[in-house]
Amino acid sequence: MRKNLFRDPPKRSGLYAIAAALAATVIAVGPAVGGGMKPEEVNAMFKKADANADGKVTKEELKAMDPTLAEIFDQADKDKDGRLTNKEFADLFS
Ligand SMILES: [Ca+2]
Ligand SMILES: [Ca+2]
Repeated sequence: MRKNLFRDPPKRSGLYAIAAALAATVIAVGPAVGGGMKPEEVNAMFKKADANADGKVTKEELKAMDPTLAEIFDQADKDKDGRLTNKEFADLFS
């Protein structure tokens, strides 16, 4: 019984470590894809990301604003033209 008690904690802490890593990932990516943003906030962010103001946000522009968003760029770029329109960008946050 005592032996079991001593054998269990390392196993559990391993699971906790995995759970903590998963939670950290969710926290890192969550706000970016979490929704709940107001359209005007998304618009403001789109304009901020669109560094050369051509109405499209490239992966480089997105990465420059927030490297964590670049990871979901390909997912957001529905028509795969390498740029995000305002709508594609907004869909990320909806
Ligand atoms: Ca641009
Ligand atoms: Ca696109």
